[in-house]
This record gives sequence, structure tokens and C-alpha cells, in this order.
Amino acid sequence: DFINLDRLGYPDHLNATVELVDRHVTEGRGDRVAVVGPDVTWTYAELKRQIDRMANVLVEKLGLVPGGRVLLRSANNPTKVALYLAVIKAGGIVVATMPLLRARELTQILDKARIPLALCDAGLIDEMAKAAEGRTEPVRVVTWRGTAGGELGDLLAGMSDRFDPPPTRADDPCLLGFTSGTTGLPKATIHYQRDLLVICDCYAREVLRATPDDVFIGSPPLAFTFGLGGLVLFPFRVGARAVLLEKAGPADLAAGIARHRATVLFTAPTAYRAMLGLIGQADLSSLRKCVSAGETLPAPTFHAWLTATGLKLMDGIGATEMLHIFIASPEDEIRPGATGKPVPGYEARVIDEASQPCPPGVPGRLAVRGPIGCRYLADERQTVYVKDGWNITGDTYLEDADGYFWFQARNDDMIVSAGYNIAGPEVEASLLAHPAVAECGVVAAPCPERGRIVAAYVVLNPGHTGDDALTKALQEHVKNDLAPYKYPRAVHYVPALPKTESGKLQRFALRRQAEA
Ligand code: 3SK
Repeated sequence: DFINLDRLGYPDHLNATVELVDRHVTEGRGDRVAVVGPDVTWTYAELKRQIDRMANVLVEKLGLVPGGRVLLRSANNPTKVALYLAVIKAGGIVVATMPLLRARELTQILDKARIPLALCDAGLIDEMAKAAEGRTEPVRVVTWRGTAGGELGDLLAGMSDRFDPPPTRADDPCLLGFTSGTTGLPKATIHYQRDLLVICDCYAREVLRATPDDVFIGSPPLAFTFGLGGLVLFPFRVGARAVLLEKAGPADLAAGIARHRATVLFTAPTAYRAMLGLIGQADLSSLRKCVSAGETLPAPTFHAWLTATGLKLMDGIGATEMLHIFIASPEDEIRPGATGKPVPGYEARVIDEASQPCPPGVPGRLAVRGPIGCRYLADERQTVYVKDGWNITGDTYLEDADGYFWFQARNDDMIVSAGYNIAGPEVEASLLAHPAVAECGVVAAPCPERGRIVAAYVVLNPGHTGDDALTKALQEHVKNDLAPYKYPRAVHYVPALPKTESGKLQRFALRRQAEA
């Protein structure tokens, strides 16, 4: 299931942590800053020291053996990074979890991945403890406070700061990425030691073009592999600096960029839109690259950011299954509104119901393959989502004659109304271009006459009132912008939209509201 690995030239044995951290120390770059957190700054040499001590604790005191699974639960901070990389250095498998997960969701993960050890920030222990309680397969939970104080701090006392890793293979599993899914049980995707380098050597090198002088910052949690890549793996691969924010709302991000003179920003379109309102209040002039992913990037947001900052948002689509972004364009090849072209090393195609390639301009299901294969952990959905080595994504796309891929809808975001196929996100992009609209989500609502109608849930910008006059104005705006049948026949004004922890709009929650 791998292509182009010869070109990437990985040896049969490698350890991702050694490649990402130790290598900088052994090659004389140990005094460069690796990671900055709320209360600590570590050079590469100090980060290696921390990782080695933690790896010793994991192996000597907590019984971690190669292949052993370890759950991590905390906000983004340097201790979490060191623990993450310590588990991998010791040949273990990390299962990082979103800090806001509740006990029921943690239990699903513990059960699915059969995890015997959890490392948890003491501030987030309540739900973890509930999840661990009364399980037939016991889970040992170790907490830490601040920069590895608390229980973990006690275990670390007196540990050697030299750890010799076991001989890990390039295709040893080292990470289980859980996908939240829209409904139902989460799926776990298995990733290898090598995969952590592949995404750096494909996306970060060929598209992002990261350099050792870059300072990375962003909002996604490290449990979302968008964040893991953008805030840890990409900076460390080139010996650059990662700034980790425990709170990363738009205002925190803007302040963090100004304070740390960040050059590379990873966040989602919603945050870019919110930051537009903060441009005058924080100095964002240090930024040179802005990556947008996690949800589709509408052209109005691209243009507004370009006007405000002079920077082109670099859109991309990735998947936990593929670990990171597989379609995106370097800045000099961006076509606004398109997601981009396959990242070097990956192939993408749009296929029809019979799994045959669609001609240019015809929408179909997006399929992708590349140096990272999609492997679900003990999940019968493997055969549904992976066919002949192609990962069948949940997105409808079209490819234009020049090879650019254009997002149409999530497969379940298509609204069929009176026989017309309408992509909800297209109507959202149109509404977003209206000055009254701050955010919106568009879904199908039942209608006796038309089967389904287009229903918009709209969050307004300050100074606007959601009344009949505005509804008419928004409807006219969409009718003038898109084929008239696409206009939202129902418009609901809401204070906020339902989102996942990684900031994605939860259309299924809106759909449920619309069905009610
Ligand atoms: O596009 C996404 O949602 C995504 C998922 C996982 C990793 C990276 C990305 C951009």
C-alpha cells in the first residue's frame, strides 16, 4: 500500500523520535529552541533529556513494552509533546485524546484500543477516572501537574536522562488516530513510525516548504493529526520552533502570533474569519504561511484574508486515515476556491458509483492513495473505505481540466430538493459573502412539497438583526449568486453553531434540528 517510498529512502529500522529530536542534538543543533509552552521553553537538547527521562519511567516503572498502548489526555503543552515522543521512542503506541472528551467517549477508546495505561493532566482527571472505573481490563492512570509535576513528577525523580531505544522497525505501529465520525462508534487508524516522517517529507517539505527559522503556532489539538503534524512533526523535522497554546481561541492565537513572532499558522477557516476582526489589535506581520484545513475554505474567506494580511491561505484536505494533508497547493499555484492538487507522493481521483474515474468537471467520490495506507484497527468498515489500495473519502469533489480538485460537499451534505442536487457548503460560501453573516451551516429540512428544502442556520455579525427583511435580503443574495433553486427557503438565526472539538461544523446536529 505504499508508493514512492524508495524515493523517500527510509531504512528498514528507524525511530521517529530519534529522527525528529535526537538527530538535531547529535548534529550540533541541540541549543536551538524546540518548543515553547505557557510556562517553559525547551531547546532540542532539553527536550531530548525530558523525553529520555520519561521513556525510562514508562519502561522501568510503568511496564511499557514495545507495542504497548498508552492513552494521553491533556491540552497542547510541552509535557504532552515529550510524553508523546517518549512513548514512540520506547516502541509504544500513542493514543492521544481530545481534552474535552467525556467519560463515555474515553471508555469507547479504552475498549476499542484495549489500553492498559493512561497519562492524564491532573486538571482533566474526573472524566478519565470515571472511564477507568469498573473496567474488566484494568487501566492504570498516572496524572501530572504543570510541567511534569504531580504523580509523574514523583516517578521522574532520579531517573536517568539517557534512554537507549529498542530497535524499532519503520513499519512498527506507533500511533492510533481516532476519527470522531459524525455518528456511531469511532474508528481507530493505525500509523507506523515511518508515517510520522512521510507527512513531513511530502506535505511540509514539498508544499509548505518549512525552514529551520520558522516558528509554528496554531489551534488544533495534538490529538487531531492536523495539529500533531502542524505543531510538532513539521517544526521538529526541520529543527524549527513550535509554540504550544493551551487555550487557542482566535484572540489567543492572534496574541500568541504577535508575542512569539510566529511565521507559520495552522488553523481552520472559522478561526481565520474570526481573526479578521482582530487584525488591528494584534501584530500579525511576522506570519509568512497560513494553512487552512479541517473544513472547506470558501473563496470569500481566502480573499478577505489576502486583503487583510497580504497572505494567501493555503487550503488543504487531509484525513486521520492518511495522517495529514494529501491535496493542497504551494502558494504560487493556489487557485482560490479549489483545495489544490495532490501532494507530491499521493494520487487522487474522482470516481463514480462503479468506482470508475469521472471525466473532468463531473462530481464524484474522492479517492486517494499514497505513501501512507489506511488501516483501521479491527474494523469491518476497512472494506467499505479501502478498495484496491485506494482510500475512499467521505467527500464529493470534482477535478478540473488542469488537475485542481474542487470540494463539492461531504457525501452526506448533498441536499436533494425538488430533484435538484444542492451542495450545502456551496450555499454556505455564498451566504458568508454577505456582510451580515459571521458563520453559517446549511442542511436539508423536510418539506411536504419539495421533499427537502435548503435550510440555513446563521450566526450574525454584530449590528445586524435577524428579521424578515434580512431573511429576504439573504435569499436574494444567494439567488443572485448561485442558481436560484439553491437559495435557502428557511433561514434560522442562532447564537452559535454546533462544532466538534477540532472546530468542524457538526452538520449532523443541525440536520437533527432541521428534522425536529
Ligand atoms: O482535513 C482534515 O480534516 C484533516 C484531517 C486529519 C489530518 C489533517 C487534516 C487536514
